[in-house]
Amino acid sequence: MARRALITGITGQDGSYLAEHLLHEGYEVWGLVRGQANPRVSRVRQLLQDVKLVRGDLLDQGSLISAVEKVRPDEVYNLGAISFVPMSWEQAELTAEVTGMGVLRVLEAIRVCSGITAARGAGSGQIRFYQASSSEMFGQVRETPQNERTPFHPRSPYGVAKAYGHFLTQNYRESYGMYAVSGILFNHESPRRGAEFVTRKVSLGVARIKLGLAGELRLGNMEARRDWGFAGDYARAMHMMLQAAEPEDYVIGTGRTHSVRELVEAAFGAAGLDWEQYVVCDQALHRPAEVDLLCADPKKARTQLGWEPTVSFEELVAMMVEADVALLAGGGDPHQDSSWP
Ligand code: NDP
Ligand code: GDR
Repeated sequence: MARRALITGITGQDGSYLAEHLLHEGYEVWGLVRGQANPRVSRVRQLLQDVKLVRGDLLDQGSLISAVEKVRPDEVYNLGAISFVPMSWEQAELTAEVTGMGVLRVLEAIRVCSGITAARGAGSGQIRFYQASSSEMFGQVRETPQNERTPFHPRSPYGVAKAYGHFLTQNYRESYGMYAVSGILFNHESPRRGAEFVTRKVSLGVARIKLGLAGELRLGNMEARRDWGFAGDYARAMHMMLQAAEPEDYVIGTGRTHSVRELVEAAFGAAGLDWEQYVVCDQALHRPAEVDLLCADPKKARTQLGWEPTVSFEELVAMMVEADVALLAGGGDPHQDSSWP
């Protein structure tokens, strides 16, 4: 019988790549969708016809228990979150509820549905759990590159909420013997990335300028450095983590870091444009507290899982610019349902 996976956050970038990968691996894939008429659901239906959908919300414990009872998954991937860092200052409490407490609710749904108690541990044949942890937990970094033992100093309500989910995942593993794994993923991008994140904002901005639809691109902190990889590679890593004999946490990244300025140079360069003529630095886009530098040490994932990224920074930037030029040239709207390549 096909293994069953339940993915929260199926309408997001990572949910789409993970679902594609798991379908390819022969899984029966279920996605948790929230809302009465969520407009992003039709995008999932178009791209991933074979994914089954179940209703639920990370804010609603009962809905998660019902979803786990209905799907009876072998693996649960908790990708759902408020994931845009600036929004976490504007809606800090909601971020704590969805991105932080949501992890507790999914773990509790698995625990209750599996009949696990302090006296009765998880044992074999249990549901395996993946938590989408983040390099934002490292925040003001204590060392570079960052590995699984680097201490956390989150710099946003989002990072704090992710740290809660991370420690809770470890705690359920240690308290109940649950197969619960936390993937500490560094920034990963693609043509399906939300338009609010800097890589996509830049690739869309370049495409608009190239096509004469805009004359400038306003950005915030150009000196921040990130370790950017391709989302498809990172979805593969999530699946690999849950296939390991023992549940452990892993850092996933490329081990290379670039500034936003270098991203901008590469993206405008890919379209044959000089960025200095178009980019405007806007103080209003700076964050209350910034994460200045992130760079992964993915040695553990490489040696224990055999995971390697396959797309370089330059290839990723070129891929995104090319996709957005094609999208806008064809009259597409990046916010519309059908825009996913
Ligand atoms: P997206 O922002 O693209 O997707 C977020 C998903 O969360 C959407 O499907 C959204 O669904 C869902 N969601 C939001 N609120 C709720 C809720 N109350 N109940 C159920 N689902 C909800 O994120 P990504 O795909 O980029 O990231 C996936 C996960 O990985 C996130 O947890 C993110 O924090 C984490 N992460 C991402 C990294 C990256 O670089 N992409 C790096 C490290 C971690 P809806 O359509 O209903 O809004
Ligand atoms: P990040 O991603 O906060 O790292 O979180 P984002 O792309 O939003 O920012 C990266 C860096 O770029 C700087 N920046 C700008 N960012 C945005 N969004 N818009 C701008 O105009 C702009 N100008 C400069 C930011 O200050 C920042 O330093 C992402 C999310 O996917 C999280 O959910 C995930 O956990 C982490 O990556 C790892």
